[in-house]
Amino acid sequence: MAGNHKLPELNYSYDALEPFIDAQTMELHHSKHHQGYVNGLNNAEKALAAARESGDYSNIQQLERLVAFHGSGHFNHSLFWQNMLPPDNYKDPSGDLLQQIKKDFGSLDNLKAQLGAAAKAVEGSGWGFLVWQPGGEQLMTLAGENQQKQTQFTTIPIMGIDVWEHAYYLKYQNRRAEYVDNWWNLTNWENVAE
Ligand code: MN3
Repeated sequence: MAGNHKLPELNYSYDALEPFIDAQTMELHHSKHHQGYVNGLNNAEKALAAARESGDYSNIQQLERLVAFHGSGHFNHSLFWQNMLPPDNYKDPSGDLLQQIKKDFGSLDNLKAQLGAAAKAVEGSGWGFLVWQPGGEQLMTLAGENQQKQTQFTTIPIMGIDVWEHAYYLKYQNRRAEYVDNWWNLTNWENVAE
């Protein structure tokens, strides 16, 4: 049903990712920023339904833009929360995921170096993504801008590192690189493998 998306609950508390991501950042990021994307997506979907009803598509360009931005914002964050776990629970990847990482990047360190560099280099707001490319049966990295640009369609994001300033600025200020380097202490590789 259109306009019925909800903010997902986290599997951990707002302070669970300390000291790498602070509780205040997590609370604002989840309850305010992510909620904003959910609301934006719901509003845009309802407006599209109203446009269908009335047959008036004069605003379609703006509505499709809003669906792309807020929909990507909602689903990127839903993925991002699941991609992280409390640092005490961290485990290196293993099994099929590790084999695929070695095949496509040479090693886990190579993947972290490449994706970390991509995330640090995003101009302005965006994401570093690890994606599965079904067409080429391989893992690859993408540096997404905003929520929805610089993607390769039909690839499936399996991990995202949010590098919007709202994700790190309270604790790291301008030091995005330090935040990205620390993010690897929180990676939930089991979730990525799923
Ligand atoms: Mn964010």
